[in-house]
Amino acid sequence: TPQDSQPRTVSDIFDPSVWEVAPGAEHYTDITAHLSLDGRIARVAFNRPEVRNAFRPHTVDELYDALDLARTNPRVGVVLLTGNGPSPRDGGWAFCSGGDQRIRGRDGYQYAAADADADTAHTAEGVDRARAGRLHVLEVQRLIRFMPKVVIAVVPGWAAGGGHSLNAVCDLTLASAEHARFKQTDADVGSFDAGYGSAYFARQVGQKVAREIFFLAREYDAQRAYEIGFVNEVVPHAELESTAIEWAREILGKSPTAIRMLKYAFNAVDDGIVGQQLFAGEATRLAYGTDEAVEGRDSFLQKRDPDWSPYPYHF
Ligand code: S0N
Repeated sequence: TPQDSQPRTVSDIFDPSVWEVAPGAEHYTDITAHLSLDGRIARVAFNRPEVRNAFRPHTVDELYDALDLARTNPRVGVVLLTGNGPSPRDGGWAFCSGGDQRIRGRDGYQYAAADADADTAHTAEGVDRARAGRLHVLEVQRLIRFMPKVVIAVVPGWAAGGGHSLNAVCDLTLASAEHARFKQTDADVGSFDAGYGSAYFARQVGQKVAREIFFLAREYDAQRAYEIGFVNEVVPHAELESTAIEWAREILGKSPTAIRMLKYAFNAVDDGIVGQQLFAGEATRLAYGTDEAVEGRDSFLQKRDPDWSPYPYHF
């Protein structure tokens, strides 16, 4: 059976009986990617628990790949983004602790030769200059933001720095009652996410609270994050993933078109013309399905005047 081929050690709260490895995910080193057995839910997880699931450039490449496969898979309706754990070193749990500070260079997260080896510290030698300094976790943020599917952050432990930003950009958040912790360390480490991680996050929690979170870099537990408004539900740790699947199944019971239009409607007000473009693209796709649009196309192809008479001016 599919589940017999699954590693049993993905995460302590991962249930191997409900997932199979996603096609193309076998070679990932820094993340894991699974599909539910019916193929409708994708589970993508950071898999560097020994460094609180910090991401290096290679991690971000894999993350982008896995999320894009989920985006383009027509059966997948909901994506769970999470972190595997606990750390074999100290038992600590994490969603993601942001950029790997060991390989951060003067111009960003560098593609050192050592990046190919998960636990080797930064070396300036072997840097691919064309890729150096590319803060491509922002591309992942945009992928999450712009994909017409619901992405749920399933937070089993620390969400810090760029990990906190990824949580901010997900559509919904479920957090472990016992282990989830949130902290925006950007100002501690001389880094700043000036886009979705801060400005959009302030839309979620309000300006004063967002400024407190960034300027003081304090720690917030799941209950406090729920009260502030950036966690949807606080869940007992052992039930975190099963609850995420329940939420996903509930969403999968809804109209895909309605969910897509709603996500883009929620985004549009903060995303400017790009937000309008995405919403409008979906509207155009719907319009193409009407007899009226078909008449426009056919009249052109048949070199005749279009007959719009069957189509009223709705009011
Ligand atoms: C997460 C914290 C609070 C957990 O503390 P705790 O539980 O006490 O564990 P530690 O003992 O600190 O950690 C366990 C081991 O893991 C290593 N480690 C943890 N985090 C990282 C990390 N980010 N990079 C490398 N290693 C990490 C620890 O070092 C320790 O290993 P040993 O025992 O060997 O020392 C705490 O760990 C913490 O504060 N971590 C750092 C959080 C942080 O500051 N992250 C970076 C923030 N900046 C970004 O993420 C920028 C990201 C980015 O690329 C970006 C750029 C432009 C625009 C936007 C973004 C964006 O934000 O997305």
